[in-house]
Amino acid sequence: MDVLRVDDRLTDEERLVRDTVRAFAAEAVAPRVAEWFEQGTFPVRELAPELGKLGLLGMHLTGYGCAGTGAVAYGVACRELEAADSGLRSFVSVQGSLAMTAIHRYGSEEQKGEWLPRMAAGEALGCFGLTEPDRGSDPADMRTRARRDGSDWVLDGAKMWITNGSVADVAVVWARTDDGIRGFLVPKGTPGFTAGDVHRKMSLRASITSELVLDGVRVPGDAVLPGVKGLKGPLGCLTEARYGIVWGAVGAGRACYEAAVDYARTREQFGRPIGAFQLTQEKLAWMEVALGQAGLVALHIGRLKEEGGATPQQVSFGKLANVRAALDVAREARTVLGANGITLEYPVIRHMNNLESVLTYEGTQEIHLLTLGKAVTGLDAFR
Ligand code: TGC
Ligand code: FAD
Repeated sequence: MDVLRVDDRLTDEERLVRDTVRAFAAEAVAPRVAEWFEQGTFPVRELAPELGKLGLLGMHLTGYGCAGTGAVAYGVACRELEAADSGLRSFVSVQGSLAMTAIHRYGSEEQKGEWLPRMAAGEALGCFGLTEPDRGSDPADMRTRARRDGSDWVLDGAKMWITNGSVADVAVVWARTDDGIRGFLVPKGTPGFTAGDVHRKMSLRASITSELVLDGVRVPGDAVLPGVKGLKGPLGCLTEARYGIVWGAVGAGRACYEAAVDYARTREQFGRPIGAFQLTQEKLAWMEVALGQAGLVALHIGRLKEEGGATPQQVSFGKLANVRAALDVAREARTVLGANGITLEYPVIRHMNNLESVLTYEGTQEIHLLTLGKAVTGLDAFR
């Protein structure tokens, strides 16, 4: 497998990251994740310090206890985490690429010093509240408001589908002010701030997803992130998290592909392994092609990032192409496993269901199509 040998292009340091994260995921997560998925739980307080020790939280950031690795090393880590489960990569993305990145990029020195070292260590957890119950793809039209009251800010509104929401020690909440959209740090336990979990999900079950309610939440004047005003603040963080998904999707697809190849080699029908039938080989060959291409796209965008920055449009390209490819691989792999493909005894349907969320969050497939459409025509078709 991996006919193109894309990983031969990694540096020694990047390969070390790959092997370390792969070993951690294989030992600490893979044997237990089907059970978490079935029960709809994620042992976040147990895993976060371990992920912190490995330097995976805010891995691409510098200072404040963060590892400061290159973009490709971070991407490779996301790939290996998501090969175990998209929920695991989601946790790391939200902690590092969203909550910590917002504080690192836009926070005051006091805010950085207070939160980042503990978040990098996995001792404090963060979440990122942008989406609202009635405003998902169009956050510019958000309803959550923050108004000045003396030297304080008072927040009212609701955020929906927030990963880590109920367990987070600090929520990065984006709200409309008289001065445009601003980010606020709202610590857990602030009066008027509550979080309740979303239940009955059939996707990302090994991940905590919550609704945040802000009812007259009073925070001090220095709770605002001073370094940014406007939607470019949260969107800048999204570009970081979307980049992690470009790689993560390759990991989820690879796990499905490997399960399909293993199964095809050993499962016999009509007196032969099903992998000996041309129709099965065609499925596996297309999976190989799709994942080889996705791996190259991830590596290319990662190197662009390291050479001075990938554009949001390039990251949209990668998120759109690679999640679509991984979902197609997962669906095809499921058919190879026949009836066994629908059970949690194999990883395929878990990944397949997870990828439905990955297709939707961090900008839906349609949002990234429209982003590329705008890039090639110069015409905005969002509104
Ligand atoms: P638009 O007028 O295009 O842009 C407003 C300002 O933002 C800048 N900008 C970006 N900056 C950085 N990165 C990007 N990707 C950016 N896209 C735009 C832009 O230059 C402008 O700056 P300025 O200085 O001129 O003010 O904004 P719009 O209202 O037309 O919206 C564009 C659109 C639709 C693409 C945007 O709203 C969008 O991306 N919508 C999708 C929302 C989304 O992705 N939500 C995700 C929530 S978080 C999440 O899902 C976490 S899942 C958990 C996990 O990651 O595992
Ligand atoms: P909508 O925006 O209502 O879209 C519904 C459909 O309409 C989609 O197919 C969409 O593509 C389509 N559509 C919308 N506008 C257009 C258009 N102009 N043209 C064509 N089609 C259009 N958000 C956070 O802020 N933080 C988180 O931590 C977070 N974690 C999440 C975890 C999970 C498991 C999930 C499922 C979601 C999470 N989200 C989070 C929310 C996620 O970002 C949103 O679900 C996503 O942005 C889409 O918003 P929506 O669900 O409201 O769909």
